[in-house]
Amino acid sequence: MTLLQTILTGALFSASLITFPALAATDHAQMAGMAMSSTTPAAAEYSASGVVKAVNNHTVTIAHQAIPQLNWPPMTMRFDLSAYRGAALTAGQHIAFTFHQATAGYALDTTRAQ
Ligand SMILES: [Cu+2]
Repeated sequence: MTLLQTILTGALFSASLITFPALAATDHAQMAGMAMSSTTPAAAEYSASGVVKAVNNHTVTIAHQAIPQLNWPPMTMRFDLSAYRGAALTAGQHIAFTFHQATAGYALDTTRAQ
């Protein structure tokens, strides 16, 4: 191999080394984009009605009627308010409401005065 051939071969090899990571980066970016566009299934939404028993900054306690969707009997329980964007709640209100299962417990979504 001549010196020129060695230099050229080295240059081509270097070029391919430079190009390959660039392509890999592009592929990875596309994969990341695909991952981001895939949708996570939304949590099931449940409906019920009941009476507000207590409210604080984080939770509302509701004495709710039976919820056939979940096979629940009437009970008094707390709902997380971190996802709730509805009207302010006060003890004694009769409401129809929707909620979903959260990481821990259940979270209130919407309420409507009854
Ligand atoms: Cu309950």
